Amino acid sequence: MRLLIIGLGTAGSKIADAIVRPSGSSSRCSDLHAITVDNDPDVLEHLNYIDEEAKFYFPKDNIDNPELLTTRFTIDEVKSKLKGFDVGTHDAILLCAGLGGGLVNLVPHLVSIIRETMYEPVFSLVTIPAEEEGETRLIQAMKNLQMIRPLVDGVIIFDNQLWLDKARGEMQDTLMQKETGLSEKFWLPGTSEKENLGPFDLVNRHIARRIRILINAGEIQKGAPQTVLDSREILNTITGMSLITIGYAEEELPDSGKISILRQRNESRVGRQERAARIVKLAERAVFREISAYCDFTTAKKALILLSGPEDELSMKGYMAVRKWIDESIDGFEMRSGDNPVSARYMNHVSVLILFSGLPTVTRVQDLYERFGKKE
Ligand SMILES: Nc1nc2c(ncn2[C@@H]2O[C@H](COP(=O)(O)OP(=O)(O)OP(=O)(O)O)[C@@H](O)[C@H]2O)c(=O)[nH]1
Ligand SMILES: [Mg+2]
Repeated sequence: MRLLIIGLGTAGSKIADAIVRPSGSSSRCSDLHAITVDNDPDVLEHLNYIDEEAKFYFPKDNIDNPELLTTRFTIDEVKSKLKGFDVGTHDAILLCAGLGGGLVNLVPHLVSIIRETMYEPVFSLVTIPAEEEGETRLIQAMKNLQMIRPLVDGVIIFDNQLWLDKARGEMQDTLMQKETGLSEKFWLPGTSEKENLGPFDLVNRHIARRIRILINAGEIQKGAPQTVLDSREILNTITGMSLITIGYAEEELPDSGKISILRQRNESRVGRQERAARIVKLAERAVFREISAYCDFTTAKKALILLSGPEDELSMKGYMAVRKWIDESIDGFEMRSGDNPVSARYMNHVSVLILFSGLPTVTRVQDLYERFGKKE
C-alpha cells in the first residue's frame, strides 16, 4: 500500500520512524513516505529514518493554543510539503499520535489541510496512555479520542498499558537470558541487532510490525498466493469503520538444518495436522493476547485475516478453520482474508494477522469512560 505517514509529537514521530525503519528481509519501501511534526528538537534530531526535510519543528509555547498554528509557518510548511506530492501518490494517510500528549491537538488542523488537497482516506493511529501517567492524562486522552473519531475515516488503537507490560516482560526475559549466558539464542521480536532499546522502543516496534505487514500485503508476492489481498480490500475493511484493532502472532520455525526431516514430517498425516493446529493457535494468540488493544471482537463489523510464511507451512486446513471461526464470531458479515507465501529462504516464521474494524469501543476505553466519564 502506498502510505503517507504523519507523526505528531514524541509518540507519533517515534512510531512513524519505527514504521519506515527497514527491518529483516524488508527494505524501506519507496511507496512509503513519512513526515513528523514536534515541538521537541531533541526528538526530531534522534529520529533515524525520517528524511531531514520531512521533520517539522515549531516552538513549544504554541501548543496550548493550536488555533494560532494555522496561521503560523510550521503549518504552512507542512501544507506545502503535502502539496509537493503528486496527486494520486498515496492510497491513504495515517496520522500517528499519543492521545495523552499535546500535539494530538493538531489533528483537526492537519485533517482539514489534507482534505483540502487530497481525496484519499485519512486514518489515525493512536496510543492510550498507561495508568502510571495519571488521571489528568487519561481523562485528556478520552476527550482527544472523542475529538478525533468523527474527523477521520478510522482510528487504529494501541493500548500503551498492555504493550508496555509486554515490553517490560520481554526486557526482563532478555536480562535473565543474559545472566544465564543464553543471550545469543534469545530472539526479541523485531530486534535481530544488538541495540539499547527502552520499553517504548519495543512497543513502537510491535506497532510498526503490524502496520508494515498491512502495507506489504498484496505487494510482495514471490510465491503464488492462494488468495490475494490488495490495498483496496484492506482499505475497504477499515474505511468509515471507527475503531480498529490489530492482532498479530508469529512462531519461529526450526532452523534450516533440520529441513529435510521437517519436510518428511510435513508430508505425513501428523505433520499436516500439526501445521493446521499451529495456524489456529497463532490466530487465537493474535486475537486474545497479542492484539493492539483488548476488545470484544464479536462486536466487530468487519475483519481481515492475513497469513504469512513459507508456502509449505501455510496450512489450508488451518486457514479455513480460522476463517470460519472469525466469520461466525463477528457481528457484521464482511470478512476478507489472504495469504502471503514467502520463500523459506527469506522467512523462517509463520504469522497470522487479524484485524477487526467497526468496533463500537475497546475494553480499556470503555473502562476509562466508566471510571472518569462523570469527571469530564
Ligand atoms: N507507543 C508509544 N507511546 C508513547 C511514546 N512516547 C510517549 N508515548 C505516549 O504518548 C503520550 C503522549 O506523549 P507525547 O507524544 O510525548 O506528547 P506530545 O504529543 O509530544 O505532547 P507534549 O506533551 O506537549 O510533549 C504519552 O502519554 C505516552 O503514553 C512512544 O515512543 N511510543
Ligand atoms: Mg512531546
